Amino acid sequence: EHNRSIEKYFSSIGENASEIGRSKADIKKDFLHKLFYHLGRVPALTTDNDLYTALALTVRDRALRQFVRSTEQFAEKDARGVAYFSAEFLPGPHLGNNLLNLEIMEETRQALAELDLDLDHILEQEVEPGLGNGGLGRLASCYMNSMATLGIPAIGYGIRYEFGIFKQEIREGWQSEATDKWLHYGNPWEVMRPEISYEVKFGGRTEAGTSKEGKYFVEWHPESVIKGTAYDTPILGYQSNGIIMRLWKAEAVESFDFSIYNMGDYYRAVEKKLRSENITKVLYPNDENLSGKELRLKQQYFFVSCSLQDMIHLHLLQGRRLNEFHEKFSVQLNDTHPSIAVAELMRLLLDEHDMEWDDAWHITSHTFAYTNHTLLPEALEKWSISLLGRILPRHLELIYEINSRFLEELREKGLNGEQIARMSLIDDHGEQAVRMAHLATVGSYKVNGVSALHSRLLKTQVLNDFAKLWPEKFTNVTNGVAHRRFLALSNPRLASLITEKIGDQWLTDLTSFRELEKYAGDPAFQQQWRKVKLENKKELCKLLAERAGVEVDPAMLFDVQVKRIHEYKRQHLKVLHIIDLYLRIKDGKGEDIAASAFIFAGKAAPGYFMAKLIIRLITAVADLINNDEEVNRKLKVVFLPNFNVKQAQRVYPAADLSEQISMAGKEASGTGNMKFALNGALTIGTLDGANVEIMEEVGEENFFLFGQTTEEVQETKRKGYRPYEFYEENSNIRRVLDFLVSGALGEGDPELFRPLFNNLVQQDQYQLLKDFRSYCEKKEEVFKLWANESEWDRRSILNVARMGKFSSDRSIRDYCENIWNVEPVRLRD
Ligand code: 4GP
Repeated sequence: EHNRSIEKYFSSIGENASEIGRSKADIKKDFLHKLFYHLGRVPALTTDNDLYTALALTVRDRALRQFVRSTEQFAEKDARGVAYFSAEFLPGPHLGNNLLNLEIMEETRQALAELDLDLDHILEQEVEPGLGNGGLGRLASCYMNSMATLGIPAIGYGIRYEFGIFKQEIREGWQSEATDKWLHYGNPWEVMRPEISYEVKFGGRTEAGTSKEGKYFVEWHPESVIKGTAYDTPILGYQSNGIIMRLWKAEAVESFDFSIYNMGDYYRAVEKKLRSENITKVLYPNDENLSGKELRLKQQYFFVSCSLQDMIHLHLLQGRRLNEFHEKFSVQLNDTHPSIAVAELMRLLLDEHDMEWDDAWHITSHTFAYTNHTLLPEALEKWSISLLGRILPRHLELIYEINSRFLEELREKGLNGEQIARMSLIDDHGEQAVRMAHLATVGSYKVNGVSALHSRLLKTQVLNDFAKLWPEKFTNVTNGVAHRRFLALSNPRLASLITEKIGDQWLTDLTSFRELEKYAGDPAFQQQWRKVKLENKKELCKLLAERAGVEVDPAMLFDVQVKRIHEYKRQHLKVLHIIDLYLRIKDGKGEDIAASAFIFAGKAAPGYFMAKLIIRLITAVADLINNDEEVNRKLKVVFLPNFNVKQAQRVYPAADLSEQISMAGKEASGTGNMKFALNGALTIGTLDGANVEIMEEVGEENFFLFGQTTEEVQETKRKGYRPYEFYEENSNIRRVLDFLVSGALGEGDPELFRPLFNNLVQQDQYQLLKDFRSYCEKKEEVFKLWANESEWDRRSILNVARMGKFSSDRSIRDYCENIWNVEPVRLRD
C-alpha cells in the first residue's frame, strides 16, 4: 500500500526547484542548516571535518534526489537491469566528483566564499573509501559512474569493509602498513538501511529428504547465521542520473546470545557478536588474488548471498515471476571473487524456492557474465574442497552436481579423458580444489577479458578448452576510465583549455577530442598546453616535498610509474635504468641525459617480499641520487607514499612520461596507461594489455614502444631462457647488477638486495634482462625528443586528441551491446 501524499511529494521533487535548488543561495542556506541542525555546531567550535560533513550532506541530498528520480523512471519503464558484483570498489573522494556531476561546482565555491570558506580546503578533508586494491576495484567505480551517466538501471553490490586498503608509510626506506580507519570521522555519503537485511548461513551439515508429495529436497543445518545489512551510497552520472552502490556489513543475528547471557557469562555473549562482525572488518590487501584465506571465502559468500537474496526480493516485490529472473537482471561477476554466486543462485532457486534443477540451471546460466582480470597462473582462484565443504557444505554438493552434469556433456561430445580432466571444475592435482574460473565460465552466458590482447590470450591459452567448446560465449570489452573524474575534475586547467578550443561536448563524448588534432602543430596552442602542464607539475612538486621530502624542479622531465608494486609490472626495470644513468653521470658521460624526475608510487601486498624489496630499492636509489651533488641537478628519484585515488588525481595531470613496462602477456589491460595519456603524457611501453590499443589509436610514431611481444616472450621461455648469459655478455647489465650488491645502496649492506640480484641472474621470470637494452635505447629517444619542446607538445596533444576510445562510457556501451543486452533509459530530470 502506497502512501498517496508521499507519492505526490516524490513526483513534485523534480518540478519544484525550490525544494532542493542548485543556486548559490540554496546551497548556502542548506549548508548552514546542516551545520547547525544536523551537526549541532556553534561557530566557535566548528572543525574542518564539520564543514566537510555539512557540505557533503548538502550535496548528498541532491545526489539522493537524482537517485530517487532515476529509480522511479527505471521502474516505470520496467527496464532490464544490471547488478555489478564486485568484492572491491575504489570510488575515490565523492565530494568533488558529485559537485562536478551535479554541475554546481562554481555555485558551491561562491556560496562558501561568501562565508569566508575555501572549497578546496574543504575538499581536502575527505578521507576516501579505500575498498579496493587497485585496477579491478577502480574499474568497478569508473563503471558505476558511466552506468549512471548513460542511464543504465544498475546497482553495484559489494562489501562495506570497516578497514580498507592499508595506509602505506615509508619507514627507514621500507613499506610499513597502518590500518585505514576511513570511517573514523563518519561517512556522510552512505545511508544505512536497517530494514534491508538478510541472513547468511555458514558451516554445519546438509540433510536430504523426500516430502509427502514425493519431492526430493535438501535442508542445510548451518553452524552459524550472520546478518548482512545494506549501506547505500548514491553514485552520480554526469548531469542527472543516480544509481546506488549497496555495500553489506556483517552483524550478529542477535546482539547477544541471551541463553549465555542468562547464565551470567556476559563476555561470551558479546564475543559471538564480535566474531560475526569480523567478516566485513578488513579488505584483503592482496591484488591479483594472491593467497586466499578462510575469511576471504566467507566474505565472498557473504556479500554474494546478501546480494542475490536482495535481488530476488526486489524481483518478487515488483510482482514478477521467478522464472523470468534472468530476463530482468544480468549479473556481472567482477573476476572470480563473486563466482560462488553460481552455486548460491542454484541453492536459492532449488532449496528456498522449490524449483527443479533444469529450470534453476537455465536461469542461473543466463544470469551471470564473468569478467577475467588476470592471467597470472598464481592468481587463478581455487578453494580447497575441505575448506569449501566445511564453510559451505551445500554449495560443495551443488558444485559437484554442476560438474558431473558438465563432464557428462563433455563425454557426450566425445572429449577425451585428458581434456575432461583439464576442464573439470575440480582440480585433482595435489589437494583437491574447486577452480573458480571454471565455475564462473560454466555458469555464465558470457566471458570477457579486458583488452583485445588479454581476451585473445584468455581464449587461446587459459580458457582455451572452453573457448573451443563455446566460441560464442567469449568476447572482449576493452577497459576504459571515467574521463570526467580523471580529466574534468582532476585537471581543470587542461579541461578548460580544451573546452575553450573545442567546446564541452567531450564531457559526454570523448571522441570529440579528435577536433584537437588540428591544433597539434599550432605554436600558440602548444605554448598554452605546455604552460598548463608546468602549472600542474608545480602543484605536484608541493605534494612531493610535503609527502616525500624531496624538492623537484618542475622543469624536469616527469617520468612516472604509479601502480601496485609487482614483479611482472617491472618497477625494477626502471630502477636498473636509473642506476645505469647514475653511473654514466659519475663517469662524466651524462650530457645526453635529459634532466629527469623519476617518480614512483604504489602499494605492495604486505606478505609479498620481493615487492617490498623493490620499494626498498627505490628508496635506496632515491637516497643515493638525491643526496649526490654531482647528480641531483640532473636526476631526482621520488617514492610518493600511500598512492590512492586522491593522490592519483594529482599525479596524472603532472606526468610527461608514462611507464607501462610490464612483460608482454602479463598485464591484462592497465587503466593507468589511459589516465596518463588522457592527461597528455607520452607512453613508454611494451605491447601488453591495452597498450596495444592505445598505440593503435595514437599512432606508433607517437608512442615509445620497446621490448618483446607476447609471442617472443613465450618463445624465449620455450627455448630455455638463461638470464645469466645477459649478465655475462652485456657489460652494462653486469655493471648495474653488481652495483646492487656492492654495498653502495641502502646502509652499505651488500646483502640487502642480494635476493633481487639472485632472482634476476638465475630466474628472471619476467625477462627484465632480455628487455633491458631495448628499454635503454627507447629512453635515449625519449631524451632526444624532450629536447625538442614543440615536437614533444605536438605528440602530447595528439595523444590526448586520440583518447576517445578509452572513456568508460564506451566500455559500458560495449557491455550493454555485447553482453548485457540492456538498453539505456533516457531519463527526464
Ligand atoms: C587488474 C589488472 O592487473 C589490470 O591489468 C586491469 O587493468 C585491471 O585489473 C582492471 O581490469 N587486476 C587486478 C586484480 O586488479 O586484482 O586481479
